[in-house]
Amino acid sequence: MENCIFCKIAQKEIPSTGVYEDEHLYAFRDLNPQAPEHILIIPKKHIARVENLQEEDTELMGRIVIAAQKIAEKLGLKKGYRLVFNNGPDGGQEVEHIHLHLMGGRKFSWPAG
Ligand code: DGP
Repeated sequence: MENCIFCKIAQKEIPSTGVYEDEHLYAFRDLNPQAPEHILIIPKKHIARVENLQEEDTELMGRIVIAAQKIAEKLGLKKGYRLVFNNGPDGGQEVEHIHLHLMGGRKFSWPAG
């Protein structure tokens, strides 16, 4: 989608540090990391938010979680990691292209702030 920063990143129009890519997904390092390892996993297809998901996206969303598993293994996050979808303004979503945060390399507290 035009003017979507994550679409531009997925299309390599904006540079990023990629850690995983396949036909459906792209994963890259967050510009403003909140943990020693902070990766964003995005679908190449533009979907703004969770409420825009369709039944047909079920497999795609599963692929995102499986990609997180593969990346965490590659990064050696044996002690665990945090997976987060910020969704909408109250959920803290700044970029309107659905993305899974994969954060690791430190211990996280709960409840989230
Ligand atoms: P969220 O608040 O959930 O929408 O997270 C958006 C994240 O995207 C935030 O942690 C910073 C990151 N981000 C924003 N712009 C860029 C960019 O141009 N490059 C990269 N690598 N990350 C970005």
